[in-house]
Amino acid sequence: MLNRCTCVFALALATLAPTGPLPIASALAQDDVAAAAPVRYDGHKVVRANIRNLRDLRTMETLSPDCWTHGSGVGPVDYRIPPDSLAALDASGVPYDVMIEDVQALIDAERQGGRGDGWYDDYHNLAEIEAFMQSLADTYPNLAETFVVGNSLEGRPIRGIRIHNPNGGAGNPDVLYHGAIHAREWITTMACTYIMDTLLAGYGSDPDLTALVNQLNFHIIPVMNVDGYSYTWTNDRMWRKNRRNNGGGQYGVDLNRNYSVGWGGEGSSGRSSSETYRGTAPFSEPESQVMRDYQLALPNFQGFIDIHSYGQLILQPYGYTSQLPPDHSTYQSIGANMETIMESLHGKSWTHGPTYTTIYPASGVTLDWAYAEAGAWGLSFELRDTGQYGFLLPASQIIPSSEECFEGAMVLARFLTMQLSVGTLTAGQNGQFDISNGTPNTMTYLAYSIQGLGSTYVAPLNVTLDLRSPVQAGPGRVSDGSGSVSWTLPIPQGTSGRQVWFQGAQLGRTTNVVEKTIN
Ligand code: 0X9
Ligand code: ZN
Repeated sequence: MLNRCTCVFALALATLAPTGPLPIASALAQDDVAAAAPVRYDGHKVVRANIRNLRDLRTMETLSPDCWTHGSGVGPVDYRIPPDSLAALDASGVPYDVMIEDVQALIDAERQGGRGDGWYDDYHNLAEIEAFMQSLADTYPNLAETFVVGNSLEGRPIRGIRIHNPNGGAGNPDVLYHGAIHAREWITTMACTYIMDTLLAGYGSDPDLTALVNQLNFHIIPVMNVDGYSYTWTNDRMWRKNRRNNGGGQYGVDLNRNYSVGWGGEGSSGRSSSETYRGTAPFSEPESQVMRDYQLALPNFQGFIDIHSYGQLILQPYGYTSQLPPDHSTYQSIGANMETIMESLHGKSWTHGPTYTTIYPASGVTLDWAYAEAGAWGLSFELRDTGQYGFLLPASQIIPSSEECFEGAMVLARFLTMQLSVGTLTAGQNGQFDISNGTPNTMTYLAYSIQGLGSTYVAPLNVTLDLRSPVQAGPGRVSDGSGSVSWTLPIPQGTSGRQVWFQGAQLGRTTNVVEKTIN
């Protein structure tokens, strides 16, 4: 296996970095104060090289200090090229297209900000992200609280927000999303704040989101690699790894190569200068250790998405091997559903599939661990874009990109909750009603309303239906061993054109609401 992205200038860059762990006070102060001389990228281009053979690969590794897409084998790979290497690139004969003319120009535009005062008008540093989470928790005290996963290498708390129903959500499946395991992937942090914001604002007003929060506990960690993220704001916008001092002037372990499943294999590097350096052992890093322990301590861990950028990809297990996981066909259907909804929002193209073949081999990655060791459905997103701006996605795309991420994330959430689907309804014919993912072997009910949405407490089931004046449709039925129930029910004559709202329920659980117009 070939390792890419030999960081030949890492030594030069590292001399700009403070040596050793910072005292916590000064580390935190740095969140708001740029270093005296942040790394500059004047005249640096990002090129998409067409790698045809080992020679091309070696050429690019020599010319580029920083690979932006860690591909393997032949095909297109994005590299940042410093200005003094451009002539050598042209002389090398490796075919390429320029994706970004001047990296510093994009960094300057990003730092200028000023698009507006809204939260999503600009990117935000760690202190601002933490304040945003705290203000959400303060605004929705019955639905959310912040928590600390654990501390980073430099002693920063890794913070997240938990979102649950007003009863605390005990026993519900736990779903975890995290962003910025790679420090420079700023859009992923904003997308995480959008997910928490949207879920909380939608609770009680959007029946679909209400049903999800009622049935799931969300754990959202917008910045997993806090030291690296902080460093991208103060010292080097293009930092990827954590801030481990590897010795010899080399810094950083790729936290997404530091997990135990497949650790040390293909698509990771044993060289401490590499952008995909795996560390000295599985879980050698405090950030991956505390994330592991947090996930293992969840009472009912079922869903996980590690949010990255860029590439517009939906990645499934495995990253470390070309073998397909035992649940491949289920993953394919989850991935296809994500792809459909993410494409439908803004017309961007998305691709889903196993990590190994869809992006490239990558071992010791989070999603393989979440799936193979923690027993959750594990996936990873690569958010916008496909290389026009790469990691420097303009702030004007924060909202659309976050919307795509949110809808994709909700596909996994819906997969883990009790869902009602209703077939076409025609007056005088039978209609088909299916509930999936309920509690197995449990009495299950179907309700409808012709008055629309509302809030109706049903004491015997201890649930609040999101329907106004609901009526029971058909008989209660006991779900099968996998939690499914179906009804085939006659739709009365003369109801054509009427609007009807349906919802399923079990003891303590409700489905989404389905709205239908009868043909
Ligand atoms: O190389 C990576 O770690 C990810 N790509 S990135 O450009 N964001 O660095 C892809 C790895 C896929 N697997 C997981 N995310 N777990
Ligand atoms: Zn990444």
